[in-house]
Amino acid sequence: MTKVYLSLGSNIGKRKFYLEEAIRLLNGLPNVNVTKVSSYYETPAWGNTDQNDFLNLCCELETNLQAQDLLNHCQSIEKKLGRVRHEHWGPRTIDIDILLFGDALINEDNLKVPHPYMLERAFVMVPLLDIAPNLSVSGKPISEIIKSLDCSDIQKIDVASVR
Ligand code: PH2
Ligand code: MG
Ligand code: MG
Repeated sequence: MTKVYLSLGSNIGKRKFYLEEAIRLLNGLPNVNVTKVSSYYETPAWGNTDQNDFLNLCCELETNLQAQDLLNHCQSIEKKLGRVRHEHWGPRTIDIDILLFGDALINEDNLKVPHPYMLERAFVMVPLLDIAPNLSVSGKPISEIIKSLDCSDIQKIDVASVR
């Protein structure tokens, strides 16, 4: 079994629905068990800032799948939930990114693990800290890494209050 961490985000339409549905579909995959889901966070768009705010979360899962097979499944779920790829870092109904895949180092054209931007993204690190407070990435505790990030605009939300 490999322990895997994913980052999920949505900034079009029924954001909470897309996130919940993505978690349900992930947990329904053969040889995948979703073991933890973080709180939901309202986050300003990072990178391409001229778009709606995101709802973000992280989850942990355990799987026997190979990383490329899990990636294929994640991309199928994105398609099923209406994701259309227009611009890089543009708006999306759902984005499912593999952050960590056990302690694997993967450098393939379509998959880089650890996710190359994860350590600079507060919208990834804050939810990740929820579910993996003792985790280290490349030998650094994420509880330390997060101290150097501006997390002031990453807002934990009561998901019951989101439509
Ligand atoms: N995803 C991106 C680019 N920018 N910003 C936030 N707040 N949340 C995201 O999930 C996100 C982003 C590319 O995948
Ligand atoms: Mg992404
Ligand atoms: Mg992605």
